[in-house]
Amino acid sequence: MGINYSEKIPNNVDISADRRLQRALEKWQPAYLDWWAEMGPTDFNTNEIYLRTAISVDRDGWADFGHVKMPDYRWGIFLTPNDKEKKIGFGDHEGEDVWQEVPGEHRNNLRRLIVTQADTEPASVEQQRLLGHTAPSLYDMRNLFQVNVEEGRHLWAMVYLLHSHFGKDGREEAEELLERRSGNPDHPRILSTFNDPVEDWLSFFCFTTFTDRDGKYQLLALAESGFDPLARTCRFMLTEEAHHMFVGQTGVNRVIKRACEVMTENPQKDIKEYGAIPLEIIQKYINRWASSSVDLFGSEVSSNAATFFAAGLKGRAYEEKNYQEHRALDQGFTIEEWDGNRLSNNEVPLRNAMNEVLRSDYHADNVKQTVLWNKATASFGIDFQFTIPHRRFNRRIGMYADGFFTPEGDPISEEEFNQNKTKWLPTEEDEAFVKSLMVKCHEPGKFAGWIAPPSKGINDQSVDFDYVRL
Ligand code: BYC
Ligand code: FE
Ligand code: FE
Repeated sequence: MGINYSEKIPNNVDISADRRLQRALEKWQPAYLDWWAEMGPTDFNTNEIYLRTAISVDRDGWADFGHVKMPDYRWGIFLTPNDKEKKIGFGDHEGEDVWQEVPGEHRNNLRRLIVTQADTEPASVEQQRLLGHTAPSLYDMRNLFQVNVEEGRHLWAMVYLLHSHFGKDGREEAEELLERRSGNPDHPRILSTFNDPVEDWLSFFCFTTFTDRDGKYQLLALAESGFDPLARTCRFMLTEEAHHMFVGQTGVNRVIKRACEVMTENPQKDIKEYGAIPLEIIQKYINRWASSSVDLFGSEVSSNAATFFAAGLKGRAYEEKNYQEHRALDQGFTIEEWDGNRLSNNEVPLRNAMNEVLRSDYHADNVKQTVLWNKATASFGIDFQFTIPHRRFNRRIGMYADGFFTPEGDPISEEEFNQNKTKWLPTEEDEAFVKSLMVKCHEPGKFAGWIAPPSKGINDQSVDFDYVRL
């Protein structure tokens, strides 16, 4: 299914057939470009970057690569093709036809879900806006910008839904999405992690590993939606998401590899003196970003989540493949409840635990991630195992936010937590050290000393290809 690139806004949904919608989107477009100029990557908007652009929504061969300037990137609206026979796969409406229009009684909830999803996309671009200046290579710089333009496109995907299905308030929400600012105390982005600074590349790689993976799971849940335009949009966003997590997990892996190389060359020495990042510091960054991203699944017990599921708005990841029963009625889910003093098992109705169900899948996927990283240390004969902190560790959202827990999940006193914090989470000194290594390396094929080169380039190009023309 091809994409129409002859229009001002590339799309495969025939927006020219709806003049009002087309006009509204064409009015939003310059506001978006102004936002990009002000809040997007600084200073590299006149350089040509080797970027992929979607040219079709087919699973194979959907992207085309070429050098483009970021502001000329063809941000557009691409939905996975319509399946006429599709039925709602879960909740009270299981088996009924999916909706092409927003059902009146679910309008507010749907709008809220779409706005929350949408808000994270520009937020991440804002968080990463200064990183181009300290890119450890042109290869990495290109990957950063690829992620940035695609998060911009994800915003377009959600704005299309707001404009085409929510009338005046949808258009107002679309404007608001360009007005909130990551980290701004008066007008912040909606969700917690998206207001945290991402000021160094180790944080960027952890963000794209753990926070983009939250994106993957939330999109999987929304791709099940009975509101078909949302489901189809999210399906296509998922194809783009895979690369973001690739950037993160291979990025962290290369930092680990470099640390191991320097450790091997300089046994018994502090590798900081050789400009590499100690494994213990990498683990602390993992602890920070994994715990922060776990908060993005919301409260353990949530009536919102129950409503979203019952109404058929948001399902579980791989609802059809992974579950036999799709109504989730008369079933329970055991939560390890924290009452402020102790943990006890408490069974709650499954629908109310949907946030926790999705968080469990997410956590298991994170744990799988460490296998690759631990292979890297093992291949150097270094005895160091990376771990994902327990879901109770360092929480700001949900019932565990009231307590203090070790990375293994054991309850401890506030005092004990504070005494050990420097072992578990990056200290100011760690941050200052990591930042001190962030100096640009802008020669094709060269890499900063704290990170190993990738095993291969992008789209079969060589590692020393001119990914960014400076
Ligand atoms: N921070 O009933 P609860 C991505 C709020 S990432 C701040 O538990 P619910 C990407 C909550 O909104 C994927 N506030 O919440 C990645 C509610 O507020 P109100 C983004 C939070 O609704 C990288 C109140 O607390 N997509 O795509 O069950 C780069 C009660 O909580 C937080 C989505 O999130 C938090 N962490 O669940 C680029 C999908 N957690 O209504 C992009 C859409 C909760 O009382 N969103 N609250 O004012 C959702 O499905 C749900 O909104 C949530 C929250 C799962 C986030
Ligand atoms: Fe995204
Ligand atoms: Fe992403």
